[in-house]
Amino acid sequence: MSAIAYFDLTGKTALVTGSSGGLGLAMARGLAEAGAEIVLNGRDADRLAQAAESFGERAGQVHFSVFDVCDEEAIKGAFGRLDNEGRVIDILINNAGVQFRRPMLELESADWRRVLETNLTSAFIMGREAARRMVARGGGGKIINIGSLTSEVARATVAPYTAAKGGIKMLTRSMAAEWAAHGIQANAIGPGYIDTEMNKALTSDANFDAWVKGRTPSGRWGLPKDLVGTAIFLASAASDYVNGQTIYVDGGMLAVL
Ligand code: GCO
Repeated sequence: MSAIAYFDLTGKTALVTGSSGGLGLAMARGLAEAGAEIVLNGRDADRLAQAAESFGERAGQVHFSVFDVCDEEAIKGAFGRLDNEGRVIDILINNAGVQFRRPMLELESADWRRVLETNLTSAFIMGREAARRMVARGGGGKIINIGSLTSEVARATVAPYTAAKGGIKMLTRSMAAEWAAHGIQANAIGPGYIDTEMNKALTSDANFDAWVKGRTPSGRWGLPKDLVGTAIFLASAASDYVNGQTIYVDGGMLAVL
């Protein structure tokens, strides 16, 4: 196999949750450029339609499915529709997530539960529905969960996000433990501080901005495109013997004090 062929996703279909913008859309675009058919997901049909149109000449490779990853019945319905369309999901990227910044002393239980549902439980349910189909058709498939720096370290005011992302790391290992025998590779990407809509409160804070740039060996915020290569790697044959790992794309932040 030629070196580049390891990364060719031609003939594969990828479902990316939370992909009407931000990291999800960037990774979806990268997988499309590597040859994959794409199923975008989000809760807003208009935003998804605009996102699909943004693929330009590759728009023919792009479909979308509107459902809330916190709604198990909606997830099952979406997979049922994909089954009926004969659309086999070879690659699942569990990207959907929310952030909610509040000190725990002031944090309401409902907000805790909402973040854990969106950022962690959804990855389990999506992963189970995808893996059931991967196993039923004889095995094989790629699951990529989106973790975070906070899969490893904590900072004040983001406890539910941190707990969920720590759970993503261990859910990923659990998926490997149970599904590797079926030829499924389940891995995670741990983004560092990426300049996205979710972090606009941070990038616009001069002190936080300076802290990220000083604390990150690369000296800059990450960009959504910085995750694309790792996503293609974990979605492709290049990672067929990689399982249960979390790869940090963080400019070196976790590597240094
Ligand atoms: C925060 C940020 C972080 C980053 C990212 C770091 O408030 O600290 O939102 O959580 O988004 O997850 O990996």
